[in-house]
Amino acid sequence: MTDAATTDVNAKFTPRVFSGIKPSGGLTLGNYLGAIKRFVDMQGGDFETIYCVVDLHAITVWQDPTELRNTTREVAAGFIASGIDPEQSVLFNQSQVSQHAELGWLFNCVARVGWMNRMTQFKDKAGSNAEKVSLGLYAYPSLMAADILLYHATHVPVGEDQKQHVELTRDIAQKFNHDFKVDFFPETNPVIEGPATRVMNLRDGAKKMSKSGESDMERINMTDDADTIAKKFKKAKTDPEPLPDTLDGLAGRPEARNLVDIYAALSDQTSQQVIAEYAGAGWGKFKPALADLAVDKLAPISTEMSRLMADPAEIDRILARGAERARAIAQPVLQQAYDIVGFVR
Ligand code: AQP
Repeated sequence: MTDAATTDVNAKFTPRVFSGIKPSGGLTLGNYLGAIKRFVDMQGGDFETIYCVVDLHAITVWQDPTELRNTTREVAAGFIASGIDPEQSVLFNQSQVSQHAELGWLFNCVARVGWMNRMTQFKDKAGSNAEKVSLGLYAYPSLMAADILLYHATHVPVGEDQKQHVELTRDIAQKFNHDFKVDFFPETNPVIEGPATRVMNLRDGAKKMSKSGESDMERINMTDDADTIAKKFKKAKTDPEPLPDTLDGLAGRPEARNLVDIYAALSDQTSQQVIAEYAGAGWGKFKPALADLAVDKLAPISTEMSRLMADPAEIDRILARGAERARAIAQPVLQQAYDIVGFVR
């Protein structure tokens, strides 16, 4: 994960993890396997862990205000129900810590337009509508760099789709350090590990599973009940072939590979181990086994999410307390950045 050079550059920084999730819709299995499950794994280890519901990012596309409040609490409940301990980790929503937006502005003045033009997620999300999307959507990666660097985070667990944005964060940190002749921001490492770093859409193995995808049938929501999960896996697109006996046999079969990877991630195995267990099995055997496994893992989480959601005031209290702890780290970093830039204060 960290090579010797990176370790040296970061020697003066506390090993610290930052990551976030947008409350732009209900959590999916992709968010869980690619991000939250791995956030939980990193908690209590060698790192301080800071996790954020990134509501400023959510509004880069239109959000109904009542829905946004609800989804912000639901994402927070998803974190906690999955095992994030708000005492052990810092857990908050981004808009309560205004330093994110302030550092984001500095980085808007550091990042180059040419860098932003290369961001594939913007191209995917804007599509042919690039003239009409918000300026915020275009500047999103620069705010994401601020989210991370405000805490001098050294490690960022993310799904594969966010790798380019974490690389941009390194570019912004390097340019800031170089322009002002300082050694102020660390080199942030993306942590992209495990068999489910890119969970694909159940109806199209070429597209990733997203909260905002068009059809509900293309994703598993963290709040889906057992019948819905079984139905979605049953109807998931596959091919007529049985499972092969090696992973190579899944080449050119993206939908089949996706289901094997999901099984592996849910059962904490490698995809190779799953193939060894199910070699030769047809979908009539594999899909129900996958559905049972998913229900086994997700049902306790969604039950706990419902329990937490019944007391929104308690979630708000947890987020407010987390925001207070986050500000205590963020404010001195922002003040030093302002001094470096030359602001009078
Ligand atoms: N399909 C996925 N597979 C693996 N990881 C994923 N992540 C998202 N989708 C998958 C990871 O979840 C974290 C939070 O992502 P986000 O909510 O901030 O933004 P996103 O990547 O844009 O997620 P969605 O679900 O696709 O949201 P919408 O549809 O609203 O844009 C990140 O670490 C991400 O990699």
